[in-house]
Order: sequence, then C-alpha cells, then structure tokens
Amino acid sequence: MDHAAEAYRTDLMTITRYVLNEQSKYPESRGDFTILLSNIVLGCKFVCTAVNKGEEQKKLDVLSNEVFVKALVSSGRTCILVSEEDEEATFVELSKRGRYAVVFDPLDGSSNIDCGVSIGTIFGIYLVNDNGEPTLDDVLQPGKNMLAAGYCMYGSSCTFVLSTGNGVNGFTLDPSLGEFILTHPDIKIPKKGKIYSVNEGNAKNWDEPTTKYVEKCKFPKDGSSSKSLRYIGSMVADVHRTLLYGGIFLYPADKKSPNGKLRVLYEVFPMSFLMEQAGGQAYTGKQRALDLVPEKIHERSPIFLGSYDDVEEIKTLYAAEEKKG
Ligand code: FBP
Repeated sequence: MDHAAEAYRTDLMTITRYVLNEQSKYPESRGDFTILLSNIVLGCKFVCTAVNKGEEQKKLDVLSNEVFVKALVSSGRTCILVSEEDEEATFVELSKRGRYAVVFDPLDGSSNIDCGVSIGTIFGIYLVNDNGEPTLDDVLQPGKNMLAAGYCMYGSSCTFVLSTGNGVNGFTLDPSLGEFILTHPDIKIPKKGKIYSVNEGNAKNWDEPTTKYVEKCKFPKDGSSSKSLRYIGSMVADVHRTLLYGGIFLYPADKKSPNGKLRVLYEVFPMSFLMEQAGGQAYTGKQRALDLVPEKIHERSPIFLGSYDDVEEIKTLYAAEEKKG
C-alpha cells in the first residue's frame, strides 16, 4: 500500500479547515470571516444542487439570490450587500449587522443555464472599519481594498476558487462528503498563454487597440504561433480556464457598449483580485482594474485579464494609442 498516497487521500483539507488555518495566522481574529465564508459556501452548495436538478433559468436566478441574501444576513457578519439581481443595495438591520460588505453575482452567465453550459457565483468581500451606519461608500471603493474574493463554478464538477489575499486555492465539491476539498493548491497562472477569449461578434465596434490585439492573436508577425480562440460566454467558465491554462479573457468597450458589459463590483473586481493573486494582471484599457473607484453599484467597465505577458501586450497597444493622442 502506498502509505504516502493513503495519508494524502485521508488528510482532507476542507475549505473550512483551510480558512481556520488562515485565521490562526491572525491571533486577533474572532472567526467572523470563517463564519461569513461558511455561509457563502452553504449558498453555493444549495445552488449547485438546484443547477443539477435542471431548474429553469428565471427561477434559478431568483432562487439563488434569495438563498445568498438570507445566508449572508443570517450569518450576522454583514452590514451591506450588493447583488447583481437587486437594483438597490441591501442594508442589514442593526440586530443582525456585522462588519463585512459583500458584493456578489448569485448566478453569472445564467443565460447559459438552459443549454447546460457551466455557470457560476462570483463574490467579493470588504471589511467595513467604522461602526457607524453602513453607506454605499463602504462598497464604492477600489477593488484593491477587498479582503477576499472568489467564485464557485457549477459545471462537470463544482469548483470553489478563493483568495484571502494570500494566493489562490481551488476546492472541488465531493458530493459523497458534501464538502469542498482542496484540489488546486496555490494556483499560479502561466506567464504567457496560447488562448484568447472574446466575443468576436462585437469586433466591428471595437476600438483600434483591441482590434490590433486580436489581429495579433490570429496573425502573429513575430513568428510565434497564433493563439486559439476559446469563448464560452459565461465569465466564470472563461476565467476559470484562463486561470488554469493561461492566456487572456477580454470584454472590451465598443461603440455600442462604451463601458463594456461586465459589472465592476461583482464581476470585474473579484476576478481581477484572483488574477493578480495568481500572478496575472487585470486592466481596463485605461488603468489597473483594481484601482478603479466605482460611482454606482451596477457600474460596468471594459476588462482585459489573464497572463501577465498577454495583458502587458494590450497595455502597450493602448499606451501607443494614447501617445497618438
Ligand atoms: P449576465 O450578467 O446577464 O449573467 O451576463 C454576464 C455574462 O453572461 C458573462 O458571464 C459573460 O462573460 C458575458 O455576459 C457574455 O456576454 P456576451 O453574450 O455579450 O458575449
């Protein structure tokens, strides 16, 4: 018997154990974050089951939003919530209030549900320092101030990817245990990738740097081989592949959508936080994505994220365009 393999197989690093280990590094910590995260994990397990039951889209969007809002409020650890599904922010009543602000998309890519394509939940967590009444300012802050971010992908397997600002780790749900087990420790995105991911259907409305970049991916003039196009149209699935295989995911601005499509607080920021923690980059066409200061809770922004060297190429094209003035 391979005792080492057996020992590894039986040494179950669940997500709760992982977060408790992280927490033990902060003696002053009261366990609030662990409790908050366990409620997010509970919400993901619920949605995973509902998705596998093949519930129809409309119902699942609403259902998953209700589950997350109730789980987050009942955790007693949150003060303000922003959900893609709710027009207004949710301010938690005083008796149930805690010190975390959570921004989330309960079911991203939901337009893909009915054809069984992978979809996901995306979230970001801010720590709200002042004990006064929570305000929108507690969430309208740069993504670099986030304490943690992650997503849960509902696909061939259910995968929970998390960063608490100390690298990125992936956990896979073991249905027999009902537990997320560490399967992808310390994820590092390759420095350069062979894949580009974009909805080329919008190409006629792109600006010059984006057009030039995608042209370079298809017809490189430096003798390197052309990149492969992979686009699922579900951000969690496209970003998950980019994180593991490398390359670049972009949803640029275009004449029809001058701010792109993806939302800053609960799509752009969490994915940019993870990308940077994994050694990649995230850029808006003008600045580092995590330096953005949103003015509205459902604000959109163009985004280019992925392998460091690939995003660097886009930045060079936009810098040249800016020089042209
Ligand atoms: P929703 O907010 O409507 O779910 O849209 C988000 C999303 O589906 C992302 O997951 C995906 O990256 C993008 O829209 C796909 O957009 P498009 O169909 O324009 O390429």
